[in-house]
Amino acid sequence: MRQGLSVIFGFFETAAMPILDSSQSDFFDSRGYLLIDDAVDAGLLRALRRQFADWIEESRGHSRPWGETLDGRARFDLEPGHGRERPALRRVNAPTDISTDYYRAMRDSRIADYVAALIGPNVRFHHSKINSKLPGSATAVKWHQDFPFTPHSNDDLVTALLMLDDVTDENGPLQVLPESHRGEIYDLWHDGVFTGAVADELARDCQPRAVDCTGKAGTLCLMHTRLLHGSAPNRSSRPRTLFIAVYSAEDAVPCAPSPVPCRHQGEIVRGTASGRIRAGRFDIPLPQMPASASFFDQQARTARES
Ligand SMILES: O=C(O)CCC(=O)C(=O)O
Repeated sequence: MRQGLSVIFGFFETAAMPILDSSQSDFFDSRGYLLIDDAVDAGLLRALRRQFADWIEESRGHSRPWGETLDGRARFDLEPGHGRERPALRRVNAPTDISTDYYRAMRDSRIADYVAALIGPNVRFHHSKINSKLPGSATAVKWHQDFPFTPHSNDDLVTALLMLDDVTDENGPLQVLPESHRGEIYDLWHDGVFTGAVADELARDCQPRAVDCTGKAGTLCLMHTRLLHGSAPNRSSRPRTLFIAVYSAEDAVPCAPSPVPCRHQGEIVRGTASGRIRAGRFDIPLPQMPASASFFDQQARTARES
């Protein structure tokens, strides 16, 4: 009987246990990001990795970006220099539209639970993508904040980046500038060109204070939409692949079209719809939609080229 009761109490304790403890939530609030080990089940991680490996194999048969997303742009983006022998698939847009495993990871895994613990209880999905840096690839991500790409009525948005490979200091980890989510929202337009990156002087200033987000495959980085971040090229012989899903508080209403339109945009993934809009106070320029498959081409533009 005693044992039976403790099993019952144990169940209620487990059921009531918050998915993030207060030190984790406080860390996210103060630093603007949070790393969580083993964030998804091993079977799901294997399925995501297997699917991505299949897409790399498929990429060998293509010499230019291919596939089509909702708005007609290419789904699969290739880095210049890509070839059959040395594939350089660098971006899959909206994988949740074409893979039930990626959709499951976005909606049914603990990823959405962690996000709900930070900005919920009511949470909407916004968009997803895979960013890959295969060995030898030159792809880097210039310093930026996500919010100017996806402005909403308030800034309760979280970018969730799931490591599909082990990420080390050598293979181009995400780099973040802690506490920068509390500062200003920076302009990504320079001399009339939307470069998708902050000014060079600011980027130079961020670099020495940057924190590398490294971890084993299955580690999740939860990042506030206003946190400054970027990443360097992969200097190793090992791939670096991230599944990236962006979520918003349910009452944050988009102010611009999504840069990665997808079938499930706006879907409530946790909680319910309140039918309300919550507004923050900011005054920022609208973004420009990328003309090609991904923002890597936008970031390759400089003000001088306009
Ligand atoms: O792939 C990365 O290292 C960073 C991704 C990123 O910042 C983005 O896609 O907005």
